[in-house]
Amino acid sequence: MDKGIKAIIFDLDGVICRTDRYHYLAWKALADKLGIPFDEEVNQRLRGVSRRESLEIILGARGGAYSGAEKLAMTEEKNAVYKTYLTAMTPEDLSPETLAVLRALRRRGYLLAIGSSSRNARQILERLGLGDFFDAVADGTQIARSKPDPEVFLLAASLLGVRPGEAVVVEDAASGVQAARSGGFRVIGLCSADHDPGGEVSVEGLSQLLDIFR
Ligand code: B16
Ligand code: MG
Repeated sequence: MDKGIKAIIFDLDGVICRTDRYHYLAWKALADKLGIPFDEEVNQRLRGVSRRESLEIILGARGGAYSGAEKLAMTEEKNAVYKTYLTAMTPEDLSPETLAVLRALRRRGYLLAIGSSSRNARQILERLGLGDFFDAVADGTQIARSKPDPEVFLLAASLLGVRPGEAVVVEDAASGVQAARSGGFRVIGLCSADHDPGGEVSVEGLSQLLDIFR
């Protein structure tokens, strides 16, 4: 990455921590109860999108059969299950690799922020022991439109006092990569064995960021 980069904006679920797994398990519990097929392939499409939009993706054509009040109750039920996983989280759920990378990037002079669609982001950061770590946190409680809209990343950049072209977004979601691109950010995609969100550069682990941001 070139010298003009001042800041790195991290997605939270699936990048900083493994809460993406908890989202999957909580949606799976709801889908099983409703008798709706739900698998990893559907789950990939939920990454980065809001709670309500995730429900609509899961329901698909069945969505028309439920009222707005019923859908609200479903999202609340999913979130209650998800939160039971969050309350069990401790700083041990932050991998030593991730913490070491974050500290090294700070030592190298980069501003560091979170750009997450989640309304639970601050609780997760507190649980991980990162409540005061980031220079800015933009999350689902502060935005009107979730990824792939760039709003959350534009807010993070504005809180940091940098322009989009001076920041790189690190994302595990196709929706997040699209959001970063449309906001004018550089973007690094975090891949796993079964998922590649795209991005101008792909990494398989956060430690590779130390080779990119020198
Ligand atoms: P919540 P991220 C996103 O977080 C998740 O990837 C997505 O699966 C979830 O639906 C969304 O947050 C909303 O989360 O229900 O906790 O408000 O990946 O943008 O950090
Ligand atoms: Mg994510």
